[in-house]
Formats: sequence, C-alpha cells, structure tokens
Amino acid sequence: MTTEEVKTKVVVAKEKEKKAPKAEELSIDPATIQMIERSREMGIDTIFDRAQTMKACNIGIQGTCCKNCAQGPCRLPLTKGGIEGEDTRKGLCGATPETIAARNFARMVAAGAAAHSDHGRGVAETFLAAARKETEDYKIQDTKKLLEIAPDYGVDITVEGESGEILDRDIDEIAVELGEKALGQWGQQQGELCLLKRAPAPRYELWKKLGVLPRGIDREIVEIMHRTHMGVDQDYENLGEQCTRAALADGWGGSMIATDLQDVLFGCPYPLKSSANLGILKKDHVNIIIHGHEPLLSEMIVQAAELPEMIQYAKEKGAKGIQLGGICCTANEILIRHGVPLAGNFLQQELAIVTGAVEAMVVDVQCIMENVANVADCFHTKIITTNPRAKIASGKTLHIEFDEHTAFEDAKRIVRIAIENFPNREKPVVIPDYKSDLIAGFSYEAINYHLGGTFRGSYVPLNDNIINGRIRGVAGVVGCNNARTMHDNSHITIVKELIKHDVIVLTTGCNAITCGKEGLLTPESARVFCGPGLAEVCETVGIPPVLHMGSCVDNSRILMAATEVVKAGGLGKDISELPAAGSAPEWMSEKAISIGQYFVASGVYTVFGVTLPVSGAPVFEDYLYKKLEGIYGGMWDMEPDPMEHARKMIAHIDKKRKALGIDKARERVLMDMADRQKLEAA
Ligand code: XCC
Repeated sequence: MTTEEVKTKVVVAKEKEKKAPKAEELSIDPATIQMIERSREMGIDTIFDRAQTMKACNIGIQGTCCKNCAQGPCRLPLTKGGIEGEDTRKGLCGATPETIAARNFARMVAAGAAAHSDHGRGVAETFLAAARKETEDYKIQDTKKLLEIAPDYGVDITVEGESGEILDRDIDEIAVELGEKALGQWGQQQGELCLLKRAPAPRYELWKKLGVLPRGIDREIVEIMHRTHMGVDQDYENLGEQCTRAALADGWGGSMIATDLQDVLFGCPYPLKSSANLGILKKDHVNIIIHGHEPLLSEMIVQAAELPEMIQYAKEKGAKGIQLGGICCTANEILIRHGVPLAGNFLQQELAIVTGAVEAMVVDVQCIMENVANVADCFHTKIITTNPRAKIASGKTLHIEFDEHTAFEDAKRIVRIAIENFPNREKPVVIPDYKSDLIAGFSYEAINYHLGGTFRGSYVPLNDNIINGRIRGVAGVVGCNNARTMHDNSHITIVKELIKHDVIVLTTGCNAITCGKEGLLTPESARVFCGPGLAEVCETVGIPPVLHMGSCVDNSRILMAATEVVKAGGLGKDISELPAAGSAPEWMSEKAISIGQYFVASGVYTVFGVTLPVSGAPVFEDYLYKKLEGIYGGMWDMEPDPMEHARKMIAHIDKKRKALGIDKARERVLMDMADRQKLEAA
C-alpha cells in the first residue's frame, strides 16, 4: 500500500468514526450502551457497528427481488411516488410483484415453521427416549400435565379391567404412546394435526371450511418449498393459504408439541423470581452463558453446574462459584423452570462476551450470530457449539455434540471446560452494574391458578375484569431485537403504552427479556406504569401487568390462554371476537413471520414494527393488511412508530369491545375510579 493509500484509509476510518452514532443513540439499555462503548474502545466490531456500514438492500426490503431461478435475480422495486397507471412490472417469467412478494413471504413462513418444528421434533425424540427408558438423564417429571394432554393426542389414560371396570393406565405406557403419536405428527401425510381441535370450535370449523387444516408438519413446509419453485404457484392468495397451513402446523403443531412435551419432561412453569441484564454476571464466579433455543442440553447444564463436585472444582480454580446466565430463548426456557437469570436478549450476545467475564458461551440452535466466535477470539471465552445442525466456521469454536443418551456427561464436560478456563481471563473484567428483579413463568395453567386459586382455577375472573372494563384488553407482545431500530426502544414504548391504557400484556421471546430488564415483570410495576383499572387488578391478584410466558415456541401458550378466555365465556365464541391484539415490535427472524401468520389465521390483529418485506407489492400488501380480516377475522399490519403502533392495537381492542357491547362498562368503571380517587384525595 502506498503512503497516499494509507493516508486515505486513515481519513476514511476517521470519517466513519465521526459519522457513527453514539452508543446511546443505538439502545435505551444502559448495560448495552456501556458495552457498545467498551467494544468500540477495544476496536471490536459488533452488530451495532455493522448495522451502520452494511445498509439493507432497497429491493429486498420491499420483498420484490426474486432469486428462485438462475435467470434472475429479477428485481422489481417500487420507486418513490409509486406506479402511475397500470403496474406492468414483471420478472423474466412474468411473475408479478405480488407473486414474488408472496413467494418470498411464504419461504419465510416455511423457514420459521421449520425452525420451531425441528426444535419440537428434537424434544419429541428425547421425550420418547425418556419414556422408553433408553436414557437415564431424562425422566417424565410432570405426570399431571401428561395425563391432561394425552387425550388431545388420542392417547387413552384409562383401560378397561377384566370385569369391565375402568382402571388407570400405566404412566410409562401412556408416555410411550404419547411420544410416538407426537412424533408421528411430523411425517403424517393425510388427515389433520391432532392439536388443532384445541382451538375454539368455531375457529376449527372455519379452518376446515377454508381447507387450511394442516395435514402433517413436514408436509406443509415441503409444500411451500415446492409451490415457490419457479413456475409453480403463481397466485398470491393460493400461496397465502399454504402459508396458513404451514404456520398453523407451527403454532398449533410443532411449537405447541414442543411446549407440551418440554413441560411434561421438565415441569410446567409456575411463577418464580429471578433477575435480568448483564449485571447478573459475577466477576469472581465462573460465568457460563447458555444461548439458543432448545432446553434439552441446557436443562442438563443447570443440573451439572449445581453439583457440589463442580462448585468445588470451580473453587480449586480460584472462583467463588458458578454463575449461569441465558441469552435469547434458551434463557427464557431455563428461567421459567429454574430461575436462571437472563443475561440479555438477541442484540446483547456479543456484548456479554465483551465484559471479559464469560468463560464459555454454550450455543445450540437459532439466533446465534456467527460473529460471537470472532468476538470470543478477542477474549478467553470459549464458544461451544453443541448441535450437529449448527456449527460455526468463524473463529476458534469447540464442538461438543449433544446426545440425549449421554446428555448429563456432555453437560458435565462443558461445565468442566468452562471452569478450567477461569484462570485464563486475559482482559480486564467490566460487568455493567445493571440488573432488575422479575417474576416469570406464567404458563396458561399458572394464570388459571393465579386468577382463581387451586380449587376454583379458571379464567372467569380475568373475563369478568375485561367485561367490567378494569382490563381494557389483552395484548401478546413478542419477538426479537432488530439492529435496524433502536435496541429495546419499541418494545418498551409499546408495552408501557399498552399497560398505561389498561391492556394486560402477555410476553415471550426477546420482548420478555426486555420487559424483565426494564422492571415491568414485577407486581410492583403495576402501580407505577399501569392505568387505574389494570393496576387495581394486578394489585388485588398479585401479578405483574406483563406476564412472562416463556420462549418463542411458548407463543403456543398465548394461543391456549386466548382459547381459555373464549371458553370462560362472555367475550364471544372465537378468538377473533376478543378485545385482543398481537405485536412484534422489533422482529427480525423468519420465525416471527410464521408466528405472525398463525396468529392472524387464529383471528388476531397482529402488528409488526420495523418493516415488512411486502411494501414493493401493493396488491399482496392489501391482501395481508385488509383482505385477511374478511377471511380469518385477524390481519397483519406494520407500524414502525412505536406510539402509533400501540395506538393501533388499542383502537382495535376498542373496536372489539364495541362489537361485544362492553364499551360502556369501561366508561362506567373509569368514572367510578375517578370518583374514588377524588374521595381518597379529599
Ligand atoms: Fe431469536 Fe427466540 Fe427473536 Fe429472540 S425472539 S431473536 S427469534 S431469541 Ni424468539
């Protein structure tokens, strides 16, 4: 390189530095801001920097780039000002913008449904191994839930005795048959998935009438790949129907089976205390981060890290103990069952390593950025991949393959490696001093219990409070972080706006982690952030206004909660009649698209933040945002502005209250409250 070239390079680098937004412009989370600054000081590149240098493709973002054959990519952007007159844009084969956008959208549904469902398949395989006693490491823990769910899979829980009497069936037999039936849902070719009938009857009948009942999980995903191949399905509405089949096979299939079997295997979650944010890491402990999605191995790591011999070993290496922390949905899984604290959400994965305090980051599948391996190379941190589906070629990673037959031994080996790495810390340790207390683990069974108590568990009290107007409605706010928008800002703005207007929030995924960090997962937060009606209910029942229901596959719990609300009565006969709305404020993953589609097809108005890759195809956009409401009673929407996003959800909730004839009740209740407050003040 000549001197001139070097000089130019330096000038360019300085310009870049000047232009780079300050850390506080990138996140609202103080721990994140501190670690972005540290990474920059250390010259370590993170996603926050790459989001500045790598801009999104203007055509891909519109959903109108077709690369499904080698004659393309055909790029059909919508230019500023839109199209005047007839839209004559076409790909080489004649594919219209709506065909291209629908095909791209469908492939996102397929990938998302595949990710959740393959997770479910792994759980089903381990469940079956446990039921068949092929492994010592896993045992059926929640027999109550096993007996509750078995009939839904067509598994009898009683047998007829010799003289015709009804006897309880052997638990092991039930478990084996349940595992086999569950696993059979993936390869089933005909008929329909067994859990679809859990939906309210009118919803199931609607799906049947529309012909969108999924036949088998794998089949619907494969069919999307076939239909979106060059020259197959060139009708956006027909593609939309297949999106529904595959998405329902996710929400009411693969994801729901994953949740069911994980609960039976590891225990159904009930509320427990923990904490969230990078401040959960401890300078004088061996810190192990568990990151990804499947709880199969992480359950074993939790057990291994608690072994006295491991704690002793850590002490021998100079540490005071072992601290586990989770990132992404593995975090949510081990939080809701063991209270393991949350280290952070999706955009904090590199930053956890930047603390210099992490001995090992153990990863399985999904949402693991390849660059964690490069960041780890700047520290002593070992990245340990554990799943044959998910290896990382960048950096120096270690692969210890998870096997359900030797899972506990594998977990012990991983914990030992982390302990042995403790003396190798080479850079100063800086742990942000931020963490918040939280309560998590609100399975739909737990909500039932909390609202009604053990002997009269039911959703009736929730419905009563919705009908009488104290609670305006219910929102499911879920999903990822996205580096194209300020980290955590939309999540928090939307959730706070909802609870301020008496909308109770059910949360999962990275939104749940954000809410945990912000202190919204405590009953005490109700008094500070909620409208008077919701605050009163939360204080009376002792629940937070934002209920942490688990990981992304646990969005199936939200479907079940909505179904329970319908069943409890007084709010219509179907999910589409409920004063409810869904939201993914900072989504980025294809899984979110599959989730969105199954919520819409289940009758929920679902708003996404950031962007939706359909803006270059107004006809398909119109189908998603408007036409679907006439078909399913739920539809998509996209609103990047968080306040407007929340307002749209509240407006939809009010529309549904009006349709149910309960809009006046809320006005009365708020008048009562104002009077009471005046009295209290006087
Ligand atoms: Fe991944 Fe599930 Fe999204 Fe977070 S919310 S970034 S999908 S971890 Ni699931």
